Amino acid sequence: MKGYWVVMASVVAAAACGGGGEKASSGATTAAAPPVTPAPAGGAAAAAPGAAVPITGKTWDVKMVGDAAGYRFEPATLTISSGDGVKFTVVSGPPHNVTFWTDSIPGGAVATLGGNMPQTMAPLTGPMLLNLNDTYVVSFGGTPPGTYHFYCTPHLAFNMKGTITVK
Ligand code: CU1
Repeated sequence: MKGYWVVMASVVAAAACGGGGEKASSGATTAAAPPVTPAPAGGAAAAAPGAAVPITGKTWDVKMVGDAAGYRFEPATLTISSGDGVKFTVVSGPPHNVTFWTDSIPGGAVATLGGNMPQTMAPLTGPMLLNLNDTYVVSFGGTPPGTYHFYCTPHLAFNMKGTITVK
């Protein structure tokens, strides 16, 4: 019977040390402040940081889904033209949001894209959408061509990610 107690004691000890605080696997983007650039003289339509450039083309629909099959954007990959917009809609499993990696978008896109994202919580981080049918629209007006990688902050660990390619 002695051996039994030794085993039990070590199990308890292991359990006590085991479940350490899990580190938040931060997909936290390095908070790159938008570069300070002088306001363009003459109020050119060029992308001054913070100035939203409107959608002039097509608006594409992307669903934000969380169900028994997992968390995902549908479609997760999309090819659009500069000047198009993307409308994200909560279909199931909220809260969701849209966050772009500051280092996984074309060079020079941070300021323009940031200006085109309403109600950001942090650089290139859209607000939490809490309810079914909530929508969030991002304009790609004025954004340079290339690939834009994004994710859902609450569900990054569940691989809820997507890619928008601007032609
Ligand atoms: Cu999500």
